[in-house]
Amino acid sequence: MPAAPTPEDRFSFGLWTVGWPARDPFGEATRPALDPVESVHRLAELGAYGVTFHDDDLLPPGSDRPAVLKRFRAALEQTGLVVPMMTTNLFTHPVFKDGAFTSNDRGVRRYALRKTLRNLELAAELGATTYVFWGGREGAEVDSGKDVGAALDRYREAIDTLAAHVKEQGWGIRFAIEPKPNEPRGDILLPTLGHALAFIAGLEHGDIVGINPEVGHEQMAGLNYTAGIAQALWAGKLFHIDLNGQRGIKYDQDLVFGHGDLLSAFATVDLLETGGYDGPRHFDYKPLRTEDVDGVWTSAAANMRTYLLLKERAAAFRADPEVAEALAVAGVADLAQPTLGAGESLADLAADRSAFEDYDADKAGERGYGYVRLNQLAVEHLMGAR
Ligand code: GLT
Ligand code: MN
Ligand code: MN
Repeated sequence: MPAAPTPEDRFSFGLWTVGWPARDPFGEATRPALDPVESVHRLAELGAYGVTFHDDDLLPPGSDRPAVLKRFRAALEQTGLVVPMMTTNLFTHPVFKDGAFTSNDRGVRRYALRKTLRNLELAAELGATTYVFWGGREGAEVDSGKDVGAALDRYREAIDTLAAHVKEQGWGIRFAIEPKPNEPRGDILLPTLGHALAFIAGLEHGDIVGINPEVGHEQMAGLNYTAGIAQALWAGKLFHIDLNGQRGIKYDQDLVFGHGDLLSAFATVDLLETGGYDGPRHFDYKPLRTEDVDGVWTSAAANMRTYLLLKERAAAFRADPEVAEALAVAGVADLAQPTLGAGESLADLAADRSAFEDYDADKAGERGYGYVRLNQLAVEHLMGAR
């Protein structure tokens, strides 16, 4: 059994996760609003190291900024909790109903930039190193109502303008774009992590822009989250992650991590622990609407414990000699070898009869890769059967 979480595990939570009062489109809130200062204390007691938030989570419109910030900073100091990431709420207020950086209304776009700028300044003051952009309202329901090319121009303008400012100020903050295919808009711009990576490649200041992929958002589109973040790591763009659970292609469930596709969560932890990701393990989930306030803290602890259990199981999987043998049979490590030899040209390959004319493709086609055995070993380790 794993030890209790500690700050070394670098678990972080959004204030909006534990603080979600469970209002949904069909029903009223089932829990009271939580005081962010209480959340900081409870998260620290449970072993988290960081807390993240939108401007409006901590400072709702009309709040006494200096007083709220003084109290919040005191809680951070008392608990040792840090603020590794911050973000902007560009989706709740009616002004953002047609988008923020990509609203058809220029006044809204300018307001969105100012709102973000104000909170970026606070992020720099609080020492955040990642700033997330989730464009939930950047999208459309009506194809002819949004010029997608122009919207992407405005999205790029916003991100590049803000990124240039961060560099000028020397804040050491990197941006992380969070993709989502739909909900709340019928269709959202940058719907998958692949779309986001392509968008970032066209930015002027893309060197400080990466992605913040969320488990459920990729799975809502039927995509493989682990394979997706592997591509982001390969591109050097996995700046942050949102861990949670999702059961199939439906509305965004934001379940506890591992309470959706558990085998996929196992593969995700295996990759995060061995693939070179060194950012926070950030949970973006919603405690079920059925839970009371005690259930909120039970569910927060469940995210961390599930992660640590999966980490333990993944390490046992990697250390198992039978797994090593199955990986060798599958040839997993062989893929690292370049297809052409050192200094070999395409002309050299064309002259190599052993690669084609004399190659026995039928015999090579008889090879079994043993992936089912490999996967069964993963399942058995996941179940604690080995
Ligand atoms: C919102 C969304 C999340 C994002 C948050 C950051 S806000 O709750 O559903 O996936 O990560 O803006
Ligand atoms: Mn979500
Ligand atoms: Mn998220």
